[in-house]
Amino acid sequence: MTPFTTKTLEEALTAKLMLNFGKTPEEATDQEMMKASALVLRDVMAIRGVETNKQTRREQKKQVHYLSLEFLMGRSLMKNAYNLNVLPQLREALENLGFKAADIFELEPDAGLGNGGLGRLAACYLDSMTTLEIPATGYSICYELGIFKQKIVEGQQVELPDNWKDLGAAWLLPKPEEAQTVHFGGTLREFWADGHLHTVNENATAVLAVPCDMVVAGYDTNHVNTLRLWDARATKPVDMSLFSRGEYLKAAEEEAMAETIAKVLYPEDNHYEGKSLRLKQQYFFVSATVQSIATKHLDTYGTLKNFHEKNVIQINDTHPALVVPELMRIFIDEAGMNWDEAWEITTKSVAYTNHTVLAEALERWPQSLMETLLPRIWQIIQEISARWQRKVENFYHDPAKTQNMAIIWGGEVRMANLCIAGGMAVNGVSGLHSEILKKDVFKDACGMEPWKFQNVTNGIDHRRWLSEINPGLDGLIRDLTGGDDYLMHPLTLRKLDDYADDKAVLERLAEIKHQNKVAFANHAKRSRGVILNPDAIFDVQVKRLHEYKRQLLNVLHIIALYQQLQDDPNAITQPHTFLFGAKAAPGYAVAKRIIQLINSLADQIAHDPICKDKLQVVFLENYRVSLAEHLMPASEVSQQISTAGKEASGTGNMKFMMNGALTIGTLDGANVEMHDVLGDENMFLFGLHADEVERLKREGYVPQRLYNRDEKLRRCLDALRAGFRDGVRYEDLYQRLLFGSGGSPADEYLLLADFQAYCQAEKRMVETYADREKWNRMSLHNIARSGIFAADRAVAEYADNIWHVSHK
Ligand code: 26Q
Repeated sequence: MTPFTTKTLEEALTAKLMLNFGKTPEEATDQEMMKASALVLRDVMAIRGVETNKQTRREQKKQVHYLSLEFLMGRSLMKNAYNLNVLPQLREALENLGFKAADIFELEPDAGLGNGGLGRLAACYLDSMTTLEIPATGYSICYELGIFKQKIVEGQQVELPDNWKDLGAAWLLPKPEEAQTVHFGGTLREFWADGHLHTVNENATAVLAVPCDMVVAGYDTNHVNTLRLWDARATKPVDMSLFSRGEYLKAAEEEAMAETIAKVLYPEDNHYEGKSLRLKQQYFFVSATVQSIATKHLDTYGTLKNFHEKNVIQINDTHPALVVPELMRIFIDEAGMNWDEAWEITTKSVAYTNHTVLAEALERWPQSLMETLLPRIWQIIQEISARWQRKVENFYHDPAKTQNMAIIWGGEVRMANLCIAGGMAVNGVSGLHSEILKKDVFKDACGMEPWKFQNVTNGIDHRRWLSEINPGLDGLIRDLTGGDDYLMHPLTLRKLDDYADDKAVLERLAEIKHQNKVAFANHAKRSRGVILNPDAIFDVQVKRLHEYKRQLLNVLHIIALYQQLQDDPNAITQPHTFLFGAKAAPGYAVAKRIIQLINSLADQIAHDPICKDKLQVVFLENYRVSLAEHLMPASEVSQQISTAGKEASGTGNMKFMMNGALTIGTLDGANVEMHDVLGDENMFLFGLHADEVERLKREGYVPQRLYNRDEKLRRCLDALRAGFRDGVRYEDLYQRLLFGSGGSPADEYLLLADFQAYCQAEKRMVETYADREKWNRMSLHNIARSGIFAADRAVAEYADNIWHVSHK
């Protein structure tokens, strides 16, 4: 199974350097060595990929197509070496050739083709689908610029372009021979022939979609899958002097379109932006993907009539929702099927995962934009909408429900309803979230077609997020469970529970955590000049910045602690370091102010001698996958404090748990399921429950009353308002909490309502931390019970209950 020994790897690397750069190892730079390493592993995987594809075709296996506008892959070198079982050999070969392996790995840019949770989930699932030997392909856009690089300048976020492809393209395999043409705009002409109506789109703007494939290796298998990233190119040659006037303008237009479509990832997370370029991106990638799948299917089976038996298309939120009308277009316009037949096949092929209940994140596209940009797709959507509406009317005879379930309403196309109508399954991403979908957001649809609604609780790639990044803990687990069984069977981690009273084990666990903290402190010092005290509690909140995630609640508590320390310099005995990492969407002003506030507070505390060796706040710039990989193993406290009912699942919570951090959290998203396996005694739960949040809002929530009544809270908010030593005032955030602003109600996410409960949870946590043995035992239980949050489990559920494909 192992494709290389250290020796053969050295030879392959040396040959690659010579072939690609004309250099010997002595002459090559670290960058060149990084690329050569990627190319050597890519070659092995590409060869295996050919075999996997042959087998899938020969055995006529059903295939999974995972469509997502985001795949947050992060780095691949270490991961691929790990999966190919050559990581130790690669390390050794690099050292033998005169390089520092760790430096080579650290040099690789993150493939940041995603914003956060949804994109990282797609990346973890790709790993599991491959490891479980499911024939699967991921599809997305080959963005030239991934998620922006964040710099903090004078406490504020500045966005810089992320040119990841310079080095990152080493993993990509362009396949120009499999390019597809995607059409925009134009006019429709209808005519009768052979007894039925035909539609053709004339004078459309054509853009060429060229696949750039990223090969994905599974763990402990020769099975290889592909992430197909579409790049946009102009279809016409660059020399336009030869064209007539009309052709000249068309060619210029096509070139402009091709240049912009794959330029940049939209940096909004959990927020819908109705920009026409975004719709172009969505259709570009959907159309290229569906054509590519249909072409291959035809090639194998000679017909599209059995499409649904051999393919399933999973769509990651509504962003690829246009697969529904695009499949219809291909079945009807290109394969000559009638509507009913095409609809039957489409609705048996597509499944939709919802990732949010936030109203501002639900996609609703203006019909006028659809109409001009995608005239044929718009026609098909209208027909789907009309037929769906008749079905709803016949079922409910209730105008309110007709309106609620409508696909086209008020001049807009509602993508979630399109997905529900056009798919065979709809799933939420945690137990609580799926219940909210069924009982609230999609209640009426669920009343009509209850069989479509399912739950698949998210999971993470535990090989990456535990074994690969935390070798100390991996070693302990192997020793205690008798081998590496847990890598393929994550529930094996449960065996750790047996050591809850083994003092030697608990001490070893503590020692591993301490070493990881030291390692992270060194990394932080080297890479950003931040000085961390490894003896302080590492209390961490890392995730996108959004008001519902309540980073501001964390800040309010730290202000309270700081004030306590001013009243009594002995109030804190255990050093406590609060670490934050978060990118804010560039247009989300409030989120950016919260980042600035964290930095103001960090600065205040850093300059107050009272806080020395007691209290520290650090904002980690440019939080991303590779930084998370350094941070997770060193974390002790995981902040998962969203307003109950708002976080669909969370996946960071699972990464912390697996690495032995204890959670301070609300009963929200997957925290609920963490609590189910951990019990009250192994996490620090606090705050209102989802139903209480709803009731409080219904009955009228007045945060000012809390402000007036609660002295500690009032003092905190007043300090926030006045600001800190850098002279920046936060009157705006104060106003937003107490009176509302910009159309948002006062304290929309109930920070004030949960403030006291949160302070008490933090207090319980600090008291527990003082009892080292108890803490270590809790940490052990967290690791032991994290197995159900492995992506392998989640992917197996998709395979069994939605895709109906077999797996290892
Ligand atoms: C939509 C339209 C236009 C522009 C951008 C968008 C857009 C982009 C990204 C909307 C939403 C997103 C990302 C959402 C997301 O990451 N959701 C998270 O998904 C995770 C995986 O299921 C969950 O764990 C998180 O709870 C959820 O917030």
